[in-house]
Amino acid sequence: FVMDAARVGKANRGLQNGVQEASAFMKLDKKHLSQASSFLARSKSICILTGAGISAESGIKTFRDAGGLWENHPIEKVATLEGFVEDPRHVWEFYNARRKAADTATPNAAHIALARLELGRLRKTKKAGSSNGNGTGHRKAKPVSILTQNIDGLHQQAGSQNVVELHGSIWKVRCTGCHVVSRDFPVELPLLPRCGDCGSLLRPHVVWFGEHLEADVLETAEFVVQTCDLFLVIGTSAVVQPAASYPFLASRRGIPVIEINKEKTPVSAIATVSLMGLAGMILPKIIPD
Ligand code: BJW
Ligand code: ZN
Repeated sequence: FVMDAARVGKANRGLQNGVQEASAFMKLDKKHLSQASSFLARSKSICILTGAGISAESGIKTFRDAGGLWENHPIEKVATLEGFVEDPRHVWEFYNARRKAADTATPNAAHIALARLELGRLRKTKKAGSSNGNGTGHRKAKPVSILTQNIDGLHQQAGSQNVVELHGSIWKVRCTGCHVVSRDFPVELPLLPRCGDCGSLLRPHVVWFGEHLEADVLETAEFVVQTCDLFLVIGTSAVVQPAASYPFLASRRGIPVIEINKEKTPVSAIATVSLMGLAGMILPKIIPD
């Protein structure tokens, strides 16, 4: 009997410890959420770097997660100029499938929360400057700037106005001969699409490995990184340069960095607040209606 009582006592203590640990975790989580909210409330100029993870809850595949795009598509075959020169048909098959997926996808709670954040700030500042489409050409710090590595257009679809597309757009094509950029093609392009002006092969207007980001895009991104007073990093594995360096540059300036990701990344080590979970669950919590 004595033995049994001891065992029950131990079990109870174990249970209590478990409950305490669970509630400590909840408190910690709440503490991090409210830290993030108050950073947001105090900030005047927020830079938001997004990656494929923010579109995952819209049903768009990421690259490096399990089941991601790189699992069945060797990078050198579909995301380099060499791959395109060797087999443009294969590359267009890859991008046509992604155009189809992006066409039927809709913005999720994370995209919508970010659009709401910008709209709220624009209302407050009254003078809501007009947008020129790719968020470039401005050299004045804006209340909210989204630097996205995504090409799916979901931030703009959600209503975000100041969006810089670092890696181009899946909805644009570029002529390999005369370099003209155009859009408004049917969702599925012919597998070897040609330029209406010069007859050369068209390619997706995206940035592949080994290619430079567009000069004005890079300039705008660097300006935002250098002038923001808060940095948010959402749903990116933070391994592809130059985007991956931006949170580190901001951190070196002493700017708080908030990371939202379902997993740890290289940014987690320098993040002021690390919120681990799904972007579509977390962002609505820190950006109120
Ligand atoms: C969730 C979630 C949920 C999931 N909620 N989270 C310096 C050092 C070393 C190398 C280089 C360097 N400088 C340049 C390079 C070379 C190269 C590079 O960076 N290589 C490294 C990989 C080693 N960079 C370049 O070539 C760039 N060009 C350049 O720098 O020019 C100058 C130069 C040229 C040559 C030499 C040196 C300098 C161009 C990079 C172009 C990248 N292009 C791609 C494909 C094109 C666009 C497209 O088809 O979509 O862009 S690659 C691919 O990766 C795509 C993405 O935009 C990019 C980033 O991926 P992202 O968004 O981070 O996605 P994932 O899948 O990696 O991560 C998803 C994350 O979400 C994960 O963390 C999940 O946990 C999380 N997640 N669900 C929250 N619901
Ligand atoms: Zn042409």
